[in-house]
Amino acid sequence: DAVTEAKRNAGYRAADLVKDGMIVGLGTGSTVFFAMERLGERIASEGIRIFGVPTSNQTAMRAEEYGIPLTTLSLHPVLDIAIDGADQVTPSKQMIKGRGAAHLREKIVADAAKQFVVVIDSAKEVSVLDAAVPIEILPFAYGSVCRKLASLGGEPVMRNGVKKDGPVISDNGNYIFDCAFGKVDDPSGLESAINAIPGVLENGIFAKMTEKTLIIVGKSA
Ligand code: DER
Repeated sequence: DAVTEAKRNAGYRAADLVKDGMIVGLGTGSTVFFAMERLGERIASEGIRIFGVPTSNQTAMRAEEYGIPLTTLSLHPVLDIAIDGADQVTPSKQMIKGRGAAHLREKIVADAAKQFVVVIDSAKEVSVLDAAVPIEILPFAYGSVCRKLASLGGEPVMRNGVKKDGPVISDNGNYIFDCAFGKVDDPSGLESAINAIPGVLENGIFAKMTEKTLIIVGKSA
């Protein structure tokens, strides 16, 4: 369908920006998986030599399927490019991520990259961020953290498993809360305020790396 085609188009275009010898941050989600599919094709057909740093267990497994060799941030603390998806993106390239509960490692990898390429379909484009913000929280701290999120005007809701009773547990062993704040008129300020709460590991607002960010909006055929 048109959305799938647009995701594939965006992913393939991002993958074609990757050059032989690059170290590539690999995000999480259905759109970036198309970029990974294309990278696998390019490794096989062009013989490009790249290494990927995965942002989730799922991405690591998908990379193995596609034949993308993996490395680590300790071996490559600076990445040439990171490719990832997003849930909402504004014209100023600020975004909300985290639908896939991978935003802690995604932000680390995006921060380590010289260029951050975000692949989306047009449904993700918004004028103002207003989605619930995914927040990774240390289980020990969720009571005090939720109280402080409420004082920031948030409504935190624990993300529960679908095929698992109880909370979703991230790849890092933490809880995920989705916290609605309504329209976010100062994304950078809110990103900082949430992360300043002791017990918060990371939140899904990506508002501080717009300079190095390239947004690719996929086109359906
Ligand atoms: O969870 C994430 O941050 C993903 O990148 C998500 O924001 C995009 O996933 P999608 O490409 O499947 O829509």
